[in-house]
Parts: sequence; C-alpha cells; structure tokens
Amino acid sequence: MKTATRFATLLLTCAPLLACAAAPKHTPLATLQQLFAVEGNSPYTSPYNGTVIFSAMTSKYASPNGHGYRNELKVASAKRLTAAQTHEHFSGNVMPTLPDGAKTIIAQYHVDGLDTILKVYVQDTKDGTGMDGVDNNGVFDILARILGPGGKEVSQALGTVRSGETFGLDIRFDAGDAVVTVNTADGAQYTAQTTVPADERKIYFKFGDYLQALDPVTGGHTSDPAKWDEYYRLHGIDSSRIKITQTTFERTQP
Ligand SMILES: [Ca+2]
Repeated sequence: MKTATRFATLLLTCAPLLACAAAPKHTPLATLQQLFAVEGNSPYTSPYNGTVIFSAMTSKYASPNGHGYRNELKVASAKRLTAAQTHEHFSGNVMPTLPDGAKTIIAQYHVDGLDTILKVYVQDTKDGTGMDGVDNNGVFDILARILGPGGKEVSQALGTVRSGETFGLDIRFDAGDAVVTVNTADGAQYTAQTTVPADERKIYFKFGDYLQALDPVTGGHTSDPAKWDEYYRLHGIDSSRIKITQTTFERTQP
C-alpha cells in the first residue's frame, strides 16, 4: 500500500528518474508572452508550469467600454489577423472560484472595435438558456454566446460547474469556423459551433476573468466602475478567481 502510494506520488510529480510519457503539455511562457498582452495583474505562475491564475476582483482593471473589472490575456494588436486568416487552438482545464451570483466571461473572440463573435460565460445568474438557469444557487452555467445570423446573439448551454470544480475547455478557430467544446466533471461533453462571415476586420482571442456588472439602478450595462463596485457589493461578489492549468494556445496550419 505504502509503495503503491509512493509510486503514484512519483508519477504525479513526474520525477526525473521516470519517463514522463504522459506529462501534460502546455504552451511555453515565451510563446504566450509574444502573442498576448496582459490586462490587469500578470496571470503567469512563476516558475511557469502551464497554469495561469486570473482575478478581475484583485486586478480591478477597467477598460473604457467595459462592463465590469477584468484580468485577461488578449492577442496583441500587432498579432491580429482577419477571420479568414486565423487558425488557432486554445485548451485548458478551468477551475473557477467564484461567489454565488457571479458572472464572468472566461474566453472570447472579439472583432477589432466592439463586436464579439463568441463568448464563453461561467454564470450563476437567472438565464433561461442555461441548464440550471437559477440565480445565486451556487450552480454555475457554462454558456456560449454566439453572434448568429442577422447579428443576433444566440446562447448555447455547455453544462454546469460549481465553484472549485474543474472543466475542460477547448476552442478551435479555423478560417471563420469556431467550435467550443466543454468537458464537465461528470464526464459529459458539450459543443457549440459558429461560422463567422468573412470581412476585412481583424479578430482576436482573449481569455481570463471578465467579471460582469450591471448598473444597480437601471439593470442595464454601464462603463462606470463606481456602479460596478456598488453592483458587486449588493450581490456579495467580493472575490473572483479563474485558474487554468495545462494552458495551450497555438496557431495551427490551415
Ligand atoms: Ca445557478
């Protein structure tokens, strides 16, 4: 028993004497730093082991048109391509640690300017399109919101997660075809797909913790951080953390 436990520990820590055939892969830090700009605190673990940890609530980064604090990595301006030119693959194991009632965007494809093509939410808010859909009950819906035909956003349920649980997230973008795959802790797999019409605008991927807030009086969007603070306070949202392990992001060949 003791020997078996020790052996398991060695395998998990991938001791130098053992072959690390099953070692998890991640994209090297230098590659990520070359491609991505940071909004808020640096999310990289040190020494870097493939884990990034974001906290919008700790970073309190407010962008001019934002709807809440954020802490994200976004593809740097100089690296952006059009939808037709973009071939990318992101994957990682996502562990959100969030208070009940929180709603955050953990990944998105954005068009230069303000439009979003695809957003992946983790949210414990009322939403008829979620598998749970109940506000503030500790069950977080994973949802993709996709820009559909005619410019209308369409929601797709991608399972649920509780604070402190982990799910697998995989996003592929191939010349306008985007596919999101989620593997939840119960072994279920969900996918959402969209095709982005080609145009001349550049697009970019970003991921992390973009903690959503609303105007506490009107219930609408606001870009005023003082109103976000009030919204978070009223909803008991006093922390946020998105940890991603085995983070990979690669530009693939067409
Ligand atoms: Ca819920």
